[in-house]
Amino acid sequence: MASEIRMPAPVCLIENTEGQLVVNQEALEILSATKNPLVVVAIVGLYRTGKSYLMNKLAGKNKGFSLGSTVQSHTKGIWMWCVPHPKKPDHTLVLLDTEGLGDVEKGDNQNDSWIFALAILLSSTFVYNSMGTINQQAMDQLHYVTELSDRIRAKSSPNSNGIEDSADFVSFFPDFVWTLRDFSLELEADGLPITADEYLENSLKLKQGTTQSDQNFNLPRLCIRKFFPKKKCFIFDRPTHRKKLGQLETLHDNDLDPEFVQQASAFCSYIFKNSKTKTLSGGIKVNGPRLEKLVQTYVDAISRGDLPCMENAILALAQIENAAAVQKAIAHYDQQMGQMLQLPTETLQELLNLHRACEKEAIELFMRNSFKDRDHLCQKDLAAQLEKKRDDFCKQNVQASTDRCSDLLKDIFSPLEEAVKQGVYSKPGGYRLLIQKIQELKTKYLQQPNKGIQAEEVLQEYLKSKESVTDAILQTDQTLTEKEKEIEVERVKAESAQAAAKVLEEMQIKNQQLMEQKERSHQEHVRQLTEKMERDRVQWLDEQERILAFKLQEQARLLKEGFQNESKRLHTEIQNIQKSMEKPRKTCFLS
Ligand SMILES: Nc1nc2c(ncn2[C@@H]2O[C@H](COP(=O)(O)OP(=O)(O)O)[C@@H](O)[C@H]2O)c(=O)[nH]1
Ligand SMILES: [Mg+2]
Repeated sequence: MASEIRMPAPVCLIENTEGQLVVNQEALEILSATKNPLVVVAIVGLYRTGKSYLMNKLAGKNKGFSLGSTVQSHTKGIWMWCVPHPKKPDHTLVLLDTEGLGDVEKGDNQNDSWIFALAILLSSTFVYNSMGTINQQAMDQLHYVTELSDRIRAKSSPNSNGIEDSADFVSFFPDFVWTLRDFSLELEADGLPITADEYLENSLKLKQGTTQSDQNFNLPRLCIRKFFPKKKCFIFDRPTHRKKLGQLETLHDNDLDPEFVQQASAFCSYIFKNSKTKTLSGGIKVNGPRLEKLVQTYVDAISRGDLPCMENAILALAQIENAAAVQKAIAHYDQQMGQMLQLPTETLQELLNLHRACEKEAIELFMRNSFKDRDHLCQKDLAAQLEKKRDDFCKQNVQASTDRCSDLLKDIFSPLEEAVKQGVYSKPGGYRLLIQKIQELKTKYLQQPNKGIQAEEVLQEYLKSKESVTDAILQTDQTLTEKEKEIEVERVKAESAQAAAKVLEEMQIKNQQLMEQKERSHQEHVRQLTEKMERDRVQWLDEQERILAFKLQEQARLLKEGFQNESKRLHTEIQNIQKSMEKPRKTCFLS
């Protein structure tokens, strides 16, 4: 693996200043150099609730994200710290800390919502941090989650079958973790001990009733339930005495409450073990350059006044990466051909076979590095470029062979040409001698190796260019009768016609071979594309199955809790998903 940048301290990724969101170039450069797959953990919540301190724990450091005592001096927005993943080799753990959420002094609620939405869009694990128990205040602070469907779009165009856009959120939303700090209650329900996860589930139960206050109670709970398939909860004791809280950065584990140390360590272990690589719809694993692009695309959209859209972001990524995949495939083809091809080749087929092998590898490389290639435009571009390269090689092959043959002819025949010029053959019986000599030199020429595919054609052209000279010698040779001369003229004519026929036949064979190769190239493209489409189909169905299972479970729960209307709405979503799966289920591309 390439050596990754080591970040001694976090940097600001997205600055939130004076109502503007600005991406920090330094952070983007760090991302672009981070080629490992990324596990992205983002934390949000009210300011001064110990978020940064907890994130530092994930980084395995006491200091890093700066703690709250100097809240005013911090740049507001999203801060980033990339560290080597402690448990997954060749993975990078990206910690995103949000700064200034709900900061009353700032009074900029609009951008807080965007920071919240961006944290959701960019992370694979989303940590919501709050103080104390899950009470209505904590829920109210989570109001951002209820606004998400007005902040984020899943698809670029609204679904024609009427599925609410937020129905698609499930497929790309991060895992949800709620961390409860300074939690001082006993975890129990009806007098029995419960787990933190059960506590969270209980807290997400809905209230019967239709008053505004009931709806306010239910809305954030419904949103959390329907957007996040995977939910987890951790409780923490207060880390130390109140008086010492200000110096947490300098305290070691043995100065802290042992309960807290244990809870923090359980939280970190869970994140290290369970947090997934950030993956986009279609199974696209996010690395640094991809996250870089996502950040830019989303912040650009927000700055333009648009809603950040998942699908558009993936398509923007695809456009860049597919173009790069074409370049990579072509470079590989060039490199392989350059290494193995010796011009001129003995036969055209030899060149075509080599082309075929390199082309296959190039297409494979392209397939591995590309995704969502709209209308196969990039693949078509690759095909066109490879075809042109093949034709260029064919031309070069002809030229190399022609040059070699011309040189050989010059070497072999120039002494004869000189002799003819000096009249050596312009004497009685000279014609026969000349024919004999030509035959001899022809044999010598044909015996030379590495002449390539133009050997016959170049020879015939040469002989043809000398016909007038030989004919002149024939006509002046006094040892031959007029009749004999006539016969000889006919013989030469027949011989050259035969040779021309041979050249023509060779040309036809070459054309045939070229046509066959074109067909094979086409088939190779189709074969590899079909395999890729099949892989994508299986992957998509898999994704939908998971979403379906989650929605069915949630629907059953709603029904059990007596929420007919909500359950019905989910039922429609479920039906729509099932419908959208019908055709892909039946369309195996490989059959
Ligand atoms: N009561 C309490 N204070 C904490 C905890 N963790 C950190 N702190 C202290 O709370 C203050 C704010 O912490 P910080 O991590 O900066 O909070 P943030 O604003 O949410 O990022 C600092 O003085 C920390 O030392 C905790 O779990 N409980
Ligand atoms: Mg902080």
